[in-house]
Amino acid sequence: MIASAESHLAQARGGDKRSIARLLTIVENDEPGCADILRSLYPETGRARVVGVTGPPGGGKSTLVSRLAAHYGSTYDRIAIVAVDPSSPFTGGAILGDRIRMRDRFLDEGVFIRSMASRGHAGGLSRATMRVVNVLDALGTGLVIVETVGVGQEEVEVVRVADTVCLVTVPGLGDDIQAIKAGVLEIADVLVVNKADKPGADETARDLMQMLSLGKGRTPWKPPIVRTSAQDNTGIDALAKAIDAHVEWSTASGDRDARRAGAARQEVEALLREALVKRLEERIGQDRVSEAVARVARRELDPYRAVDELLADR
Ligand SMILES: Nc1nc2c(ncn2[C@@H]2O[C@H](COP(=O)(O)OP(=O)(O)OP(=O)(O)O)[C@@H](O)[C@H]2O)c(=O)[nH]1
Ligand SMILES: [Mg+2]
Repeated sequence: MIASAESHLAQARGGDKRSIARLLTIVENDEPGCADILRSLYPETGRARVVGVTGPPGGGKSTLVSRLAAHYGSTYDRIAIVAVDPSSPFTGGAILGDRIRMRDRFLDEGVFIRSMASRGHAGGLSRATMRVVNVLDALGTGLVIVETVGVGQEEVEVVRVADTVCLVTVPGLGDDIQAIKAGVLEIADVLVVNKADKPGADETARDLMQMLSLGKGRTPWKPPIVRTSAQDNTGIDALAKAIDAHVEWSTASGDRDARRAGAARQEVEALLREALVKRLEERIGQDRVSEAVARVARRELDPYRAVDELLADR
């Protein structure tokens, strides 16, 4: 193992936050040492409870997550929040605000906060998030909460690392509620109507109920709808109860294991693909590839035959 990774690992196990941060950067960006770190830590993963919180921008996810962390503070020795920053330039201002708000709140409360960029991860955002969660898990974090803006397919993929997915909506979305990606609703285990201090929470809950009744439902679990005001700190107990109930159900029913098996399969297959491609490229050699490309460009060869020829006898 790379010496620096090894020393960070030793210190991180002792709870040193700077070393933890460094380890997380290495695995987030798949830097040298990443595979060694994960190899070394993997046997200790699988213990943390992972809760995903997703929903439209500005819905109060970060505020809610901080309330949840405070609520669970007496249950877990170590809690971590992984916030996947929205990359949209329109929410650029909120990114910094988010971090500052969260830092202010947690600086002295033993909650570890990690912000992740939402772009630029070689193997994809959800795999990078999974690696970050695994490291936190192995280092004895009992609860990892992953916050991500539920706007696109990639964000949906991110919350798949979670054992329990909470979808946060707010009153007054009206018809916009239809804009919530069906894919997000499908993977939601708990539905939250946050900002319930504002008018219209009942209508929103009703709309959600209706949308749910239209869906097929992947499992017998019926996602409960919980009203919260993260601002006023109300409904947090009910939300935690709903999350706990889901954990209990998914553990007993085997759904949690099935999800984790699905995630394991995805990671193994992704690594396998990467390794196969690398091996083949090494065997074929860049020169032969370049030569084939040139012949295709000159129309001497069609691209299908080019691939057949490159793979022949490999
Ligand atoms: N009225 C009201 N405002 C809230 C509530 N929860 C959060 N807010 C406010 O809503 C704004 C957005 O809150 P955040 O917690 O940053 O929302 P977010 O979903 O994390 O936002 P992004 O991460 O930028 O998508 C802030 O001004 C919060 O103070 C609530 O329950 N009621
Ligand atoms: Mg936020």
